[in-house]
Amino acid sequence: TIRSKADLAINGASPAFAELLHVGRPNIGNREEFLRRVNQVFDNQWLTNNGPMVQEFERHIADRLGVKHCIAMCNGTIALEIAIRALGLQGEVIVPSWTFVATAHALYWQGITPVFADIDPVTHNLDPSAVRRMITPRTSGIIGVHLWGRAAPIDELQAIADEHKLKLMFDAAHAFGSTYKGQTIGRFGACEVFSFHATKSFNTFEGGAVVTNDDTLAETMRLMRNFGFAGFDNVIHPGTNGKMIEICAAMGLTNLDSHDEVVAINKRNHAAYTTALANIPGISVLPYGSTEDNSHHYVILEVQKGFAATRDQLVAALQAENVMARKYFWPGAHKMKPYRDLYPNSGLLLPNTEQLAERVIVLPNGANVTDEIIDIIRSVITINIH
Ligand code: T4K
Repeated sequence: TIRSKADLAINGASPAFAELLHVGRPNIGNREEFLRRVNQVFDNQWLTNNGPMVQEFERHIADRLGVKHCIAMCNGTIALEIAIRALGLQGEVIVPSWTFVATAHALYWQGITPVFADIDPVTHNLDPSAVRRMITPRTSGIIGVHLWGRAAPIDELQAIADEHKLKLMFDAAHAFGSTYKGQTIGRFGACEVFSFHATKSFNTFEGGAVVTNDDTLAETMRLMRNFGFAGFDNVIHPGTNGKMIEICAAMGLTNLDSHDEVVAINKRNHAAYTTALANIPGISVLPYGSTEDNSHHYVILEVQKGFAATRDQLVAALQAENVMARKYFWPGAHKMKPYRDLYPNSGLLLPNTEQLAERVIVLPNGANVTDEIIDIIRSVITINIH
């Protein structure tokens, strides 16, 4: 038990947890079911290239999200790149800096300049008025990110896109199972891109998908995913290799069955964290509200001025206890080396992003997290004040 500063590992005591408690521990569904499917893959003698597991997986995802097309891919980043290319984005594209760097990389990798717009400090999502300010004659599109699974301001972004004749798509890497105004994420913009990476609430080991209701776009992305092949020997489009493999689809089909349980556990833990940390000055847990669905996978702590330690001191204290808290997405994509030079005056353009980047801590969630663990984390945070 942690009762005083002397009990903290950062002051020399032994860590509160013998094993590392990670953010992003994978959710693994029914192993027997998964292994049964793996055997089926071997029996089929079909390991990749649009196999039966991938086709079944795509049908399940499309049905679940209520969209016409799901194009499964090897990961979320390639899915973003393919969607960006299929939409014909070029020149400049407006994105938040407050996101995983892959959102920006997917553009830059293709010779497109990511233009970072500031966020709303309450929701952590793009601020539509900031987006408007970043539009130039070179702007071809906007990529909204549903950060932490909370929907971006979709209607406002769509209105801006319509007004300026820009393409709009979404990075929905965090938003599997989320809703916007009661509608499942996946149906908005020209297309939406999911990541099914191991660390996501729903995973296929590595994986991703683009979902869309646009038949032509879907067809183009299917071609691009497989070198542009339309049947044997017939290449009709430039393409790459973005295919999901059968084992990943087997994992996805298995994990789909338990995703509702995962969300229920995350939600419960999120509420327990919120209650446990409620009365600590300078500490707040980002709420997701009760009107929209959210996987509650990300427990986001904000460390404000009223707290006695800095965010970095608190992260160090937690990590010393083997709670591997993370600073996602510090320092903001715009401050990472490839993008720094684009933003010499970033403090003026991205004040909310820069403030938030100094405040956020992501805490572990998922089936490994119990009330007891949350209580110990509370102790570390509370003791740190004195
Ligand atoms: N857009 C957004 C908004 C995203 O968040 C992401 C990915 C993407 C696009 C791109 O999608 P993908 O191309 O990745 O499909 C991790 C993930 O690798 C990345 O998928 C994710 N976002 C990002 C938020 O987190 P890192 O560099 O933080 O990974 P790493 O290795 O530090 O792992 C995170 C934590 O998870 C660690 O503390 C350890 C734990 N972990 C990890 C793995 C892989 C496990 O416990 N078990 C595991 O198997 O990027």
